[in-house]
Amino acid sequence: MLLTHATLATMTGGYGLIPDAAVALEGARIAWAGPMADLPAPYRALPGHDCSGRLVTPGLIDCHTHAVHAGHRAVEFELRLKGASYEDIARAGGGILSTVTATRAASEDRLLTSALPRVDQLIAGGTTTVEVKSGYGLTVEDELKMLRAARRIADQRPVSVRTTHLAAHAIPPEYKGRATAYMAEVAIPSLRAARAEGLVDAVDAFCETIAFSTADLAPLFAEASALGLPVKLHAEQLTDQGGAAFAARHGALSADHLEYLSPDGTAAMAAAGTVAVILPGAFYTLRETQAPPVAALRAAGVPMAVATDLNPGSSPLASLTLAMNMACTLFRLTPEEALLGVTRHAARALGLTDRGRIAPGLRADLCLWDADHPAELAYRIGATPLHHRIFGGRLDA
Ligand code: DI6
Ligand code: FE
Repeated sequence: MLLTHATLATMTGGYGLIPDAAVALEGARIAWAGPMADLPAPYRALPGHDCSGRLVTPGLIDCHTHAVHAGHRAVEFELRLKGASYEDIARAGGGILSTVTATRAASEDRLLTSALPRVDQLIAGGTTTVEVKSGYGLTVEDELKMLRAARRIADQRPVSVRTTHLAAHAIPPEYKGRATAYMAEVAIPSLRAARAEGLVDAVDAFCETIAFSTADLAPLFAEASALGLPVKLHAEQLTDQGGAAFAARHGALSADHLEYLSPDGTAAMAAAGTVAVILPGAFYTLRETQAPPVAALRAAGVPMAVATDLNPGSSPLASLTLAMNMACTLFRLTPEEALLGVTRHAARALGLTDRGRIAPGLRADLCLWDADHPAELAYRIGATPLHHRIFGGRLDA
């Protein structure tokens, strides 16, 4: 296929804009991209699709979701509006643990079918790669069940799925006060089993006063390294626990949330090349007041990704373009940083080098937008100006 007359945002450099551009696709890969006038003769005969000046970007990458889970937490939303805090609810056994109860009771098939409408919303917004975490099972079998359901999304829908093991998300009631035992008896064994079954691309954890300390997590990250798996961390979301620096010391792909990130944490991330994943949906939902230190991250040269954090508690958000808008308005990212955050830098946060930009040899995952400037994607509030999506070289029906 040949796309013609596109306004191309290649996302190499900044936007990497090329007006009146062409993109040649061969199978699932990009063969050539550049100005129409330079199109090599062999590609001119390919079946064409005239973009009529529309913006074409890489397919969007949602690098942080909890899209597989059972039930919802609308009642908790009501409780928070009556004055309870997220931490109060978690300490009272609600919050994440109420989703754990529902997820344990659901079959793998049920988890899959309930995730699909959420994934469909992401796809309708231009997502071509989605990361999905476990973390609401908290037993070996229930964590595996979540990861199997997540992997099966890719059989049902035109989207790439990357799975992340997050057994260290919360301490289940049966291990209350026994984080070390939970690590040894559930988190590490479920990771080994998931690895043996080929169900896991990365290892994540929730480092927080209401979850795990860096000391609790050290054996898990050591196991990840022994298994050859990259790590990530929910760090500094509600308090500063030194999580980002701990993750960076383990060569983490990303540290995520980061509202309470310290200057030391920022420096450690910069030195390790760890991506900062910015999650404005959770900040917005929990009405947090401290924004992540975006200016310091920018000054230190830490790449920033933006994701939905799609989950039933702190971020029931299934739109990456709305996450981009929030990242700009709430956190002062530029629209260019926000778009880099859902393309190039999101790919890096997942350890993927074959996508996130438009360049020869990369996957032919593209979005054609009813827009003519890339800043429009972050500028509109809650719009989905997707015209067409191309996944692995195929135009969506
Ligand atoms: N931080 C989050 O924002 C999600 N997990 C986490 O560690 C929230 C998960 C939930 O509330 O269900
Ligand atoms: Fe999360």
